[in-house]
Amino acid sequence: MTLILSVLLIILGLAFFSYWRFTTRKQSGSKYPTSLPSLPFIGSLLFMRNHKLPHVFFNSLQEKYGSLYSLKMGPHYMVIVNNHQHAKEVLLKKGKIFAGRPRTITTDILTRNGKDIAFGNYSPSWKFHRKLVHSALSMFGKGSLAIQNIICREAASMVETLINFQDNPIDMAPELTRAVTNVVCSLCFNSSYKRGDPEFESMLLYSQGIVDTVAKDSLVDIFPWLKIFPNKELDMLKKCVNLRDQLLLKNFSEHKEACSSDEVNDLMAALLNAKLKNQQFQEVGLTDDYLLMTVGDIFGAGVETTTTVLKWAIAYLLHYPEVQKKIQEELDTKIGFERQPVLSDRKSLPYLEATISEVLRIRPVSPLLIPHVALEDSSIAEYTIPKGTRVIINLWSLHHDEKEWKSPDTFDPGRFIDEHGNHVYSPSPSYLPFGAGIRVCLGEALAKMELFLFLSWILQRFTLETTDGTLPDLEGKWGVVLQVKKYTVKVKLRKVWQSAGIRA
Ligand code: PLO
Repeated sequence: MTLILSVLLIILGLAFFSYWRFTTRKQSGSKYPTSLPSLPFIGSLLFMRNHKLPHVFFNSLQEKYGSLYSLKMGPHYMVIVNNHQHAKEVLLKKGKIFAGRPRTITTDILTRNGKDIAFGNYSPSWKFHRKLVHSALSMFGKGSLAIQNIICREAASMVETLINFQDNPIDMAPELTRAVTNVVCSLCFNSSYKRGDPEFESMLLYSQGIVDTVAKDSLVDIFPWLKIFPNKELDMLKKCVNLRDQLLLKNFSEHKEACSSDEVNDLMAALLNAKLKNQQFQEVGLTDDYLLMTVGDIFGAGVETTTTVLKWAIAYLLHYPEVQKKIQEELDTKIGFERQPVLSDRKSLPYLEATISEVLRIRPVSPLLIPHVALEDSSIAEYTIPKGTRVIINLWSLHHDEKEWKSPDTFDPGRFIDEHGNHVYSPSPSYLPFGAGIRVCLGEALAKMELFLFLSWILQRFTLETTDGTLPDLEGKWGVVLQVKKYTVKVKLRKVWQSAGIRA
């Protein structure tokens, strides 16, 4: 009994101490962002109960608190950034100061306590690690014929499969995912999956399990001590991470055996080679665990993000058939039916490129990015930001800012086309679909190549229609990536393609 009482007293004491620190901070003369109301121990949680998705809710709070405001997620002080000026100050101007990452229970499980790049905290070894991965990726990336061949091979296999599903309502997700997964598999491990491969099916399941449970501000991430209680979500995450580790380890040991040769055909071999040959690798303490977690990042990000964007793109094309028609007209006049699209066609297909840009604007893959942490006392505009503050960049607010975008909720690829009919990177500076600065997405170039080739191959051949007029839901499902809810499509071989008499 006395033990329980003293534990309670300690908890109460700690709660009041944190409340006191929080309130005295406001009186110290510096200017702090306006704060949501906050209570001891639970912080602002009580004032955040609502039905909206977090990015939409944080966007709507601007009306009351302005574009930069703070709140307490349990014990954690957080600042929410909702405009591009502040976002660029955090990501670019003060990128190094805000390059930290919070440690949470779920990301620690996924990444063996932050040994990866996306969720790992900033440090000299992190910097070295990221540089290595960056150069390994560019070895296989930009302008490389090899990568184009890989993507086109998968696009060809996908359209061939889709022909068999013609006119029946289908969920395109598994085929899109297999195509994207095989590109990443070829890059990372120099391997690929056939339809129905049990390892692929298991990967689909574990990856969804991870997306559903990791880094979504669940209670156990806010109050880590909750992990001592039974928790179904955490159990599921651990099971999924175990399955992922088995897959990674299998590839890892196969590569290690083959590593004696100097032949570097994939990313894993490139990283293993770097580890063997680069003295600095050992000096900064990068063990096999780091390597494994990074390949896990590239694989996971490569699959989940690109597949999600493709699903959003198709969902929007179903909602806006006139956009689909315009892309097809562009494809027909610029490419025709004698050959398939290649990367060098990107310049001559501005409307398709603009459509991809617009999809990334209206439904950013990661609407709140991954939280940043201030590594030292700093500021955003005139506001003081103490060391340790978690800074959330609300990309959703940037991409839906009415001061920057005309009718931001309307899907309009035309906004990314200039008066000469060229695709522009962005008509507004309030556009950062891949983030920016030190932690900018490593896969941007690869993602853009895949989105362009997969969509052009599909639309050259097929018209996508709704199933009995049922349109996909456009709200999305909250998680570490903003996923689309499941929907079905009718895939119709285009008349012009039929009469051209070409099949694949
Ligand atoms: C996706 C599920 C995989 O099984 C594991 C994984 C690894 C890296 C994560 C990715 C998931 C989701 C998207 C993330 C990516 C790292 C960078 C990327 C968070 C969880 C984004 C959008 O920032």
